Amino acid sequence: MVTEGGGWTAIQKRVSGVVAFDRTWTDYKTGFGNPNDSYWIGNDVIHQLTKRSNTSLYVSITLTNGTRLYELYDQFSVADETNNYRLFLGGPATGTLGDSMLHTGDLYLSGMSFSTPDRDNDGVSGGNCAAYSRGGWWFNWCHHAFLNGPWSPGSWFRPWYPTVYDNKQIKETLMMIKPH
Ligand SMILES: [Ca+2]
Repeated sequence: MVTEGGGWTAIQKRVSGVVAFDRTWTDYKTGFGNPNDSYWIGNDVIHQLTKRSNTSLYVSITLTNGTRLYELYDQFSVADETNNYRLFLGGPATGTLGDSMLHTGDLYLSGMSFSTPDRDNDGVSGGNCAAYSRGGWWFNWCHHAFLNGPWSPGSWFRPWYPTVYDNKQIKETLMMIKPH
């Protein structure tokens, strides 16, 4: 990838609904999908790639009108499975999407464990955000940013609220990381 100086590893890519993201803990652990279409690289791999050095996270969403928006976070790491792939995300955050992951309070995603429909580690005591939202993510109560939702129109809420409030606007998503 040549974005922002190159050297990036794509940990998530979505370009169609061919690959389902409503999947189990084990699927998110090992990864799934197809690099030529849509995929999640796997939480074990993300942990390995982020455990040794400071790593940046670059998120982009290409809209159906062709506009490509992005947000760059200076600090990103994911803990190992025994720590439920806990997210550490830090700023500064810069870009055209706006920051939807480091809101304060119930929507703050840094420090949250990973949840899947079959493994509830979120900030909601009486429910499972991953089951409602139909995908794996670092949910709190529940989210303002969630890139692994169901692709079908109208069923993936708040992919990157408020900039992208509905997946009918989305043509493509990408999450990339790079050590620095
Ligand atoms: Ca819960």
